[in-house]
Amino acid sequence: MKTLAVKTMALLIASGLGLGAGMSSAAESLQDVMKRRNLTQQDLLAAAKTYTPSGGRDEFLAFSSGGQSGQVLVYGVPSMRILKYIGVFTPEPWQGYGYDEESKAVLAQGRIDGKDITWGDTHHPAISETNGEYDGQFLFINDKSNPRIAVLDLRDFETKQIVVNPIMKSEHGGAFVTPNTEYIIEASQYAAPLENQKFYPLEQFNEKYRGAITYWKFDREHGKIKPEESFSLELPPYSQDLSDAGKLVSDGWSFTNSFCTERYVGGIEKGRPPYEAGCSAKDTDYMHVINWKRAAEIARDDSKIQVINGHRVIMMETAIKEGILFLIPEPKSPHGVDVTPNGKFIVVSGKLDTHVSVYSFEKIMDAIKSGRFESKDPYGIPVIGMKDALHTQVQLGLGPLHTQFDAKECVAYTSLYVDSMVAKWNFCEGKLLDKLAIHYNIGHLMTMEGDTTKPKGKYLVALNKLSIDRFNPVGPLHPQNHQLIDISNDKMQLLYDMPLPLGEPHYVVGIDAKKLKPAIRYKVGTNTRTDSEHVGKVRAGEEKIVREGNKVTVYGTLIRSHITPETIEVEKGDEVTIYLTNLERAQDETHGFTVSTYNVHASVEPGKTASVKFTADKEGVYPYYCTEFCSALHLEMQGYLLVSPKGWKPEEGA
Ligand code: K7E
Ligand code: RUQ
Ligand code: CUA
Repeated sequence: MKTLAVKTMALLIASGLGLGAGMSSAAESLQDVMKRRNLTQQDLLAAAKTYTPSGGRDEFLAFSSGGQSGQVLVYGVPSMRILKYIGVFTPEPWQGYGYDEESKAVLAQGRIDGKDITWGDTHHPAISETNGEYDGQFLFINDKSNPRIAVLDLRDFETKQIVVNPIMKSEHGGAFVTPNTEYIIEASQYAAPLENQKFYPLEQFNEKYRGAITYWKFDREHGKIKPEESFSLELPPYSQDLSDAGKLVSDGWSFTNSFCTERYVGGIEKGRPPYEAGCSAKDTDYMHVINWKRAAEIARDDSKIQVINGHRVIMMETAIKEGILFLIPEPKSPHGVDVTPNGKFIVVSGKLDTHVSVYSFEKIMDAIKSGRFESKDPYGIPVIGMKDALHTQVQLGLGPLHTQFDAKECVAYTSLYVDSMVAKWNFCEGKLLDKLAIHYNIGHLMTMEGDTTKPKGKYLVALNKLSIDRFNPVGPLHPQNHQLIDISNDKMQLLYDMPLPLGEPHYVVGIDAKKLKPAIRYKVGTNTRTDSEHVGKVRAGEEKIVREGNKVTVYGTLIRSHITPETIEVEKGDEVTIYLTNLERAQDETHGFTVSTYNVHASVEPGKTASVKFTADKEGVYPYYCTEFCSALHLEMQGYLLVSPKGWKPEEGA
């Protein structure tokens, strides 16, 4: 190849074929572009590793928490192209999420104390697993502010269910799945009374405030959490934090961090030091070690549980007696707790400690089996000695937070928040291997399938809290910075910066794209939020308008380039329901539907039946139309809602 290129070049020169000025762009060389765009050899190498030619696909898909947006984002790796926003806890108009009746019913499941909560603080997405590996079927995500878990089906990337935690007031230790997605784990964050809407003064914090961990039973066949088969454990009023489920040898156990085991309550007005000082007075906090398999059996026994707010709770006393709850000291103010792919070790990072602490599951089990405990906590929970459980501690740098794993044995990556670095290290031998500066203040990091029993390695994405000067300025609120890093070699290489403009992502999970098999159309007449036949389903030619008293029900269809019916005549005050079935079979032929000024919108993908509902409470003429540019006659895809005064009749002979 090389000689050929040289020969061609020589020929060109020899024949005197110089490039005319006007032709320069047509034959622009790599060197020209490098010069014009000020790129180095290193930049070109990075570009070649991420650039995905037009029409090309990504090897991995990443599901990112949308943070304060309450949504989930999907992007490709290594191209870092954003593919989709998925409405989860927050209305999302493009998908009609919160503007059609079917999705409103999903959002309504997330009502708390009878009130709509239309935002969420999403933190940790989790992909469903089979034998500890991602199976690409479902995605779960938590809401820290309003303790809820959402279930997304990865066949159509839609939110199907929201469950409200019945005993928590905030949570952070979710969503994490057990190795066969038997349960979805959700641990509380800030302690509060477990009984709903119960007031106790802060003076009773130690006695009446509690933490908890919930194990939500997942019914894979129906793709739904079953609240009636779910249960919780009562925990001390420490601030429980991140969690992880054991895998392989440690399957059946789960691990949850905590901070502020000082049980400090603030009150500067009462002359007490602020929370952050009071909460980091001690040198250690506690990791909670829970036998969830045994807990699940106990939870089925009515005599061993208490029902709180209609939910089955194993109280601490029972958990201690049954030997399913233990504590281990960990360096103060820990954050991430991550089980290694082989299930043998649990990696804990303390924000205020420069080390990561690697706990040995074998040693923990030894201590439990031989009853070797160092002490008890104030609630009588046995505490395993730190030395009795530690495998090793490794000094990595300032502010270690979260850990992910590589396909290479024993290799882990830990985010260093304060240092703004990623540390690559070996958890078996306990040694640091490499460090890379990121920009800036990394929270979580993600390697491909990096929290499973079989991580895929290849890429790491640093999820950075601050972008400061990395992008063109867009005002005081900056996007976050997802930085793509190549981890296939000994030295990590920074490849690309992607601004993430929808909220603070916290955690992201990346899955081999081949494991996802999303549908391109629905069976005609599907209610996609319940995966059942829609009551409003109609075939072509069977469209109709049904009137019962003041209730008007429209059974309509959408197909290029026609909305049937073309007119809907109602009287002021009528209750209008419009069912719409998209009769298309072609890929990507979505039609949208809206009615002027009635605040409704549906996105109707091929085969879907969706509905909008409103009271026609104002007279007038309201065009309705398709909101997706679906064909050359898209603009003609319209009709009229005519709202006449009550009792109005057409004039004779008119
Ligand atoms: Cu570290 Cu919510 Cu996982 Cu944010 S948490 S970073
Ligand atoms: S119309 S193609 Cu408003 Cu230009 Cu959309
Ligand atoms: Cu259908 Cu535009």
